[in-house]
Amino acid sequence: MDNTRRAFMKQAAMAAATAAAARSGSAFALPVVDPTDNDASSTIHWNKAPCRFCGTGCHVQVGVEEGRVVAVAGDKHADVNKGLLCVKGYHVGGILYGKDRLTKPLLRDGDSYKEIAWDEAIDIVAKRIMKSPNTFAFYGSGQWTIPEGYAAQKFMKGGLSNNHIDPNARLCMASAVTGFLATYGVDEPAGCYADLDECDVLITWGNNPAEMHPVLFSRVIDRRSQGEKVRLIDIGTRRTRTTDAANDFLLMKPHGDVAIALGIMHLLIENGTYDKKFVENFVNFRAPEPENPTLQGEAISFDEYKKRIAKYTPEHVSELSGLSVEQIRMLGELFGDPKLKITSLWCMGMNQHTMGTAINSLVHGVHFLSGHFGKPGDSPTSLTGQPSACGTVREVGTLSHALPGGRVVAKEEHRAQAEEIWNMPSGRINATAGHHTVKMFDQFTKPTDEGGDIDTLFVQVTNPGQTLPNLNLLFNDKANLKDKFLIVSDVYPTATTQLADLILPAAMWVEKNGMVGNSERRTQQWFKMVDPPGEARDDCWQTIAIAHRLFELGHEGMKDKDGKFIFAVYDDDGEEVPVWQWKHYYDVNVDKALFEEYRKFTVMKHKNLAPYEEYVKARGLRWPVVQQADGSWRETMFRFAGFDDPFVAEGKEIDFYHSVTGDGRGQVWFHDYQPPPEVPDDEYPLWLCTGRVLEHWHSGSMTRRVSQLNRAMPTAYIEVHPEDASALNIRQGEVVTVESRRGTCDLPVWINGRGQPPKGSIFVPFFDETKLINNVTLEAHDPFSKQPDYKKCAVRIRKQDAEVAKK
Ligand code: MGD
Ligand code: SF4
Ligand code: MOS
Repeated sequence: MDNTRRAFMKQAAMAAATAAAARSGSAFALPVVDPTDNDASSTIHWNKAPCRFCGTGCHVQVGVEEGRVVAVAGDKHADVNKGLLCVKGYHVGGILYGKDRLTKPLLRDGDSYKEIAWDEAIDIVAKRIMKSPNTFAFYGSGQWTIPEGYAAQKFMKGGLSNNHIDPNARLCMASAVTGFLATYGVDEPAGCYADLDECDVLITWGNNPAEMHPVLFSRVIDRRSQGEKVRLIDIGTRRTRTTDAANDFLLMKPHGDVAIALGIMHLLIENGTYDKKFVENFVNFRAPEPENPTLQGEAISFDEYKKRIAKYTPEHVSELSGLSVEQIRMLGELFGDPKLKITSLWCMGMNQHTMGTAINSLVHGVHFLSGHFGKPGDSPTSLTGQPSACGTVREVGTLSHALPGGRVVAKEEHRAQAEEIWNMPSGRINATAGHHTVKMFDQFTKPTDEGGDIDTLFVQVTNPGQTLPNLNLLFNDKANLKDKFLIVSDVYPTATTQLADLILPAAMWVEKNGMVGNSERRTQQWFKMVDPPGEARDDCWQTIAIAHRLFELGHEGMKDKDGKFIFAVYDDDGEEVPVWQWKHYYDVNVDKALFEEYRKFTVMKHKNLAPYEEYVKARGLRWPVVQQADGSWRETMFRFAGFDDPFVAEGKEIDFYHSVTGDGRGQVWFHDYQPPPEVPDDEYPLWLCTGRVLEHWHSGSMTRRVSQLNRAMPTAYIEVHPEDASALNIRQGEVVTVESRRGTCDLPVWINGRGQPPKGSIFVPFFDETKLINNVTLEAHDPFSKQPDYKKCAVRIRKQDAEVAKK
């Protein structure tokens, strides 16, 4: 056996063992002792923070001793995780202490970099923007804290009158957003994690929470160990750790979810088991306009809807989706049973989809039509990938078309509201949406004389050089374009910093103050606990310092109506604090100042947030948070439901108070099934699906520096079905080339590995910067959300020639 193969097989065994360990105790999460039970003589100081990683939003207790994070424990006072953590959360402290943390601003100098002072770095950025403010773009993140995202948003849209700001969450949550807007008229889930404690049936729609949201998943599995019955139905394109726990596994073809949802609706109508009361009182029917479809679509009658859904018979749906007729009927019967409580869960499988908006709307529609909505445990629940894709991206609106508080740049009234809160002259905000992510990078990597209209790009808290789709089209060309300037703020060297012209060292997680918002509308807060290494500094400070340098250079946009700096922060005596100077940044709580300003926006679409100090006390609060008669602040668990949501009209059971039809009703959508953008053929006969693994966070830049996590899962791989492997004559551990029309990637083969794709499909995780699978993936995206489809494209496997393979 050659060395790479032997090493890989050892690693594969290790990965299996760690995943098993990670599932002992509680099913998928590690229980831990509560440090607050410790004796008072301990020299470790403990404080609360949300975990740095996923959208679950677990709380940890962080133990600090002599200026270092020395311990992390699950927080038993946190409602989200009740003391549990997954293997990533348990090791979150380690991400601060990788040996190669960035500690100095670095300016490109030929093929290498030279250290420069922060003043010079800020000056370089400000002068490039000053020279050409409209060709500047800001690429941010669902891992931005709320104040960081709010500052970036205000800087761009209010300061520079430039809407070219978009986040990585475009790659992640955009279709969930458009699905909610099309259905409820307002973004984000109605239910919350408590649905998982109440449901009788949990359906995962192309979702693997056992690995990606382990603590949430354990909430369901633990109910079973206490003797409760929860039926888990896993609809997916590959067997995963979630499948292991499922009662039923329904193997669907890629894109089959659209047909399945239509098939369930068809059966509800045909069997007469749809919820007549719900339909009569709470919904309208809608479909895309035949020419130029929009997110609003057009009204159709219930009769028209019935006519259109008629063709999605179980037989037809079976053909499109790969499910058997019996399996489709089983789903139809489940939803037709009003006594059951059914929760649907989904994440990237439905969002990274060229019909992402459609499938999100259709699954909401299945719940509406069947009346499985608005009761605890009966809920369509979209999960979020990142810790603040909801809080920072969706609520603060750091998208190219949006403003905070559910406002959009296209509406004059909305721009005026933002200009008023920001005390800016009327007309400051540009009415035209900026570039969404794919377009932004397409323009940045296109030569200026060929129309590439972005020449300076600032990237914060994201690693697009590894995680954008089709890197050869959207990123790699930057290398040859001398007039394009890439600024990257990160904590470690990454695939993105490799092409950067200026690298800014960032403070991370508990090295700074922060606030984030998780999947269940829960806003969370923490305080800085340790100093960042070297000269690493907060992202929010970077934005404010650049803005202030522009102010000094005379950029009019950096002033408000009264000529004051747009990020002026005052102390208790009303004196302005020079927060753009690092030594003064923590003289006041800048997060609090920005958050209190941002709060004014949140009441506009009933996403009310409480004052900052309430979040200091709590382990997060779910919005809308409203003040009670006794002065206390009350969170909301179940939105649009009369028994819990304070904004539901008096006496109403369900009220979609942002309904696009203005009548308090939600929309049940009809969308015809359309095939995926690229399907396997003779030349590229296999489906490729990509995603995450339990041990690693996204591009692996943080988790690969934690030795326990990295040893557990040291390399990306390609999962192949045994029959495909033998047909291709490839063996376990052998390195092969995965090839699409766009690029290639070399990976070791894992047969019967952690996940098991069906014949004709392969799976590759994207965490490994040495094996960039996004050279292979496709940039095709949903027409409304602009979110690309990372879950399916056509590839082939090429065996490497014998000589190469031996090396
Ligand atoms: P991350 O690894 O989370 O990936 O893609 P990215 O956002 O690009 O990148 C975060 C970066 O921020 C890291 O480099 C980390 O080192 C750095 N960092 C950490 N803390 C801080 C901080 O406080 N400040 C600064 N400045 N930097 C910090 C995620 C994206 O990937 C997403 S959200 C999805 S859903 C997509 N999923 C996906 C997929 O399913 N398949 C494939 N093939 N590609 C995908 N790409 C997308
Ligand atoms: Fe952190 Fe997510 Fe794991 Fe919770 S489930 S500990 S938030 S990575
Ligand atoms: Mo992406 S929002 O982290 O799954």
